[in-house]
Amino acid sequence: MNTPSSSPHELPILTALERKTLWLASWMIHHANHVRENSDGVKVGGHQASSASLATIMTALYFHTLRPADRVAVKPHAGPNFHAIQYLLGRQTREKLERFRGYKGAQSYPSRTKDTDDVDFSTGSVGLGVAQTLFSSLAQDYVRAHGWGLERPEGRMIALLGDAELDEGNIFEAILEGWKQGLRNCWWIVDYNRQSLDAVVREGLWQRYENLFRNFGWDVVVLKYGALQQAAFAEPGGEVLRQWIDNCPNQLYSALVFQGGAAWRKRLLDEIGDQGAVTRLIESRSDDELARLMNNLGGHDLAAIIAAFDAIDHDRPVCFIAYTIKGYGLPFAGHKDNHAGLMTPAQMESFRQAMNIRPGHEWDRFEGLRQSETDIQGFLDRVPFAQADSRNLAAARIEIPEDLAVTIQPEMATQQGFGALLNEIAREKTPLAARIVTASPDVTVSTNLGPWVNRRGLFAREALADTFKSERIPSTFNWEFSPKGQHIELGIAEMNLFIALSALGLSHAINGERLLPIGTLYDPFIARGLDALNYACYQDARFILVATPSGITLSPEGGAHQSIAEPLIGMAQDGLAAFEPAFVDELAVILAFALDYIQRSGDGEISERNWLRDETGGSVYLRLSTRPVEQIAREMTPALRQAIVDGAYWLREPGPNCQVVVAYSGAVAPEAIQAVGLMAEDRRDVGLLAVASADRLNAGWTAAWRARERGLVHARSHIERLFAGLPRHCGIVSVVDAHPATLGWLGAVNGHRVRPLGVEHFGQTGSIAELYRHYGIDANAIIAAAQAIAPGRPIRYLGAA
Ligand SMILES: Cc1ncc(C[n+]2csc(CCOP(=O)(O)OP(=O)(O)O)c2C)c(N)n1
Ligand SMILES: [Mg+2]
Repeated sequence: MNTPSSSPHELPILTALERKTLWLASWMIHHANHVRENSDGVKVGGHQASSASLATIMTALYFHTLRPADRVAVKPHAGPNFHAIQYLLGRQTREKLERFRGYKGAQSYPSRTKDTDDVDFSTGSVGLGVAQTLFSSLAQDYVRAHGWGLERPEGRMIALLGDAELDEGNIFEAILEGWKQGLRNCWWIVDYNRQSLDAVVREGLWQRYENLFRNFGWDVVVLKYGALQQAAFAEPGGEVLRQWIDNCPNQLYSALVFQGGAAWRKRLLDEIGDQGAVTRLIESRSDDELARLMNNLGGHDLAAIIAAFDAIDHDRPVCFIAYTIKGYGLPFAGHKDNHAGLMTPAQMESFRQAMNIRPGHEWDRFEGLRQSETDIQGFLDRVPFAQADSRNLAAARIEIPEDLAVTIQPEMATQQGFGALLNEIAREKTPLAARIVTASPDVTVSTNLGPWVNRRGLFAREALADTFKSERIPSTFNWEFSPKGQHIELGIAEMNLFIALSALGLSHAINGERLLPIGTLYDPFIARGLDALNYACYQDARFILVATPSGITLSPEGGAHQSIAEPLIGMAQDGLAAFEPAFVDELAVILAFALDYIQRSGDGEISERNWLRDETGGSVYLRLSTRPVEQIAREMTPALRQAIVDGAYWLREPGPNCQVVVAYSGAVAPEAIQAVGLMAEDRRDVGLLAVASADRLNAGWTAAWRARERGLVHARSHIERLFAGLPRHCGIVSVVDAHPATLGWLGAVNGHRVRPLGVEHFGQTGSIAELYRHYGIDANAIIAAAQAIAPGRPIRYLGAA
């Protein structure tokens, strides 16, 4: 994948574009703070310094190295450079730049969903975009190994990362996984400006990075010295200067960069000025020349960067460590306080003059450049990266049958049902079966993906036989790795699972090939990877997350693994529809819905039936359980199917004089059913509401309110319709194996009193019966709550607590 070297006449134009990028990025930030009306009085951060250190590298990448198939995660604070470059390429509007960080303007950090200028991967939460490139390479390999998208060239997945970003642990988890999976076509370019947000980074970190990357099979290219420095080192005395630079502490180098030529001269002469040749080397340069020499680090030498990129003629992963100066080319270059620093209007004014920009022409694309407009435009028109009309690909939807086959046993856990459903899908030679890809962080068997994997095999670029099988040792699992396998076995790192889902779940847009990713993990460990899950949703990756075991119901698994908050996460997480079914026939309906829902990409119109953004689609979270539950023999009618998807249905319709409604979700169904049966003689017309998705029920309710407030007086959500016939005075007892707030809001729908039962503390081990009793979500607790909230004659089956 060698790219042609730049021709010599390219360099002056690239240098001009680098200046232009630096100018536009700085001006965009300045404009947002000092020109545009900003009535909040809040300073619009901008990270001029942070952006500037990558201006040279991004110029080299976007205007020379990249091809349309390449994908880039840009360091969050280099967002201004990105937008400036897109603007120069004619792919970003001036209006968006003028509104940088403003309402509907260009985003602070490049955003797939909110920006309009061809962002490949969103960034913002440091470390995640970096790992996303790695998993995107694996996703690309997966797609191609299955014979899809071969008509398109392979892309390189490239991350531009800050040096302090490497403190984030998820990066190291990803490196380890990448090594296991035979990572290719991945470049990480470290902006080694030796500054973070608060600090100047520790000495010699680059050596640790170098060793680390090499240990995991990466090539490492250190871009330390620019051409000016290399030429100086070749002069008499140059070697002494090189040694001085190598030994100079990061803090001091930064401070001298900030102070400029005279300070460099004094310091250099003080420290190495008595050594003849090197003194002449220093003295032969003016202050300006000396500053330029000392600032001429590898990451600011266009020719050196281009040559280094062009020299890569293989697909091994490469880490470039590029020495840069934070705030390069700007007055606060090198200052340790520069991270969020803004140039003052006076500084901006002299920068404008130095850049040859006339007042009023700040946004002009060709302003201040020596080359003719025709030459530059001609060059821009030929930039390889910009040769594709759109890099945002699409893929056709895979047809999903409404009924997924599954044999329902009299007693079954939802987790078991999930395994059985996937097993049935795996039997068939359908596009659906072919496009599903599963992944699990070392809990494949314990989340019941075993039957699926037995049929569909594990994915690896190179085949690997199951030794137990070839040695004829009996085993339930026949696990062979092959390029056609459909399960990606991950190490125990939930962050990696989510970033892998994020990458697989963008395959339609990145590779033009649809995947239907399903990831399984233990419910409590959603919290471990939560930021990565949020990140995946933020960039609109599409996947199904299946979490088992969950709640205190996982009792034999032990107290440490009990989850409480996850249903609330499911409700609150944007872009994720959460379900917690109790019965396997519900799960079959939900899984069919989910497989379709993750493929939708409508324009965001709200459905007037349930007031949910169903056309837009999103990802799905299924909270399942390992508890065997007696199943209900019933026919799945279209109405029931729809109600399940909308979030709830009456398992027992309340009568006109209803005194109590029990609303439950998930594995506590038997307790709710039992409690309703036991209180039926003492409370009239008791209703039993089965909630399959507190999330969708709640979202529809708030959306219907919003619609009414906008004047759509007839807007009714699903829960409002379900509760329409309830008498005012009845009480609601809600119960869920999770935080009680999950269903507690039901009382607000029609102003009913509600007693929400659930779990607020955790950690006790025991049997399900013992724990339900201990935490107060058993039938007796439901009856006690009913008695308290719906007073009347004593409920005779209420036992002593
Ligand atoms: C997960 C996360 N934590 C904290 C931050 C706030 N933050 C933004 S950039 C940054 C560090 C900047 O250092 P570096 O990565 O070296 O970038 P530079 O600006 O020097 O290029 C921090 C802590 C964040 N964006 N994400
Ligand atoms: Mg840094």
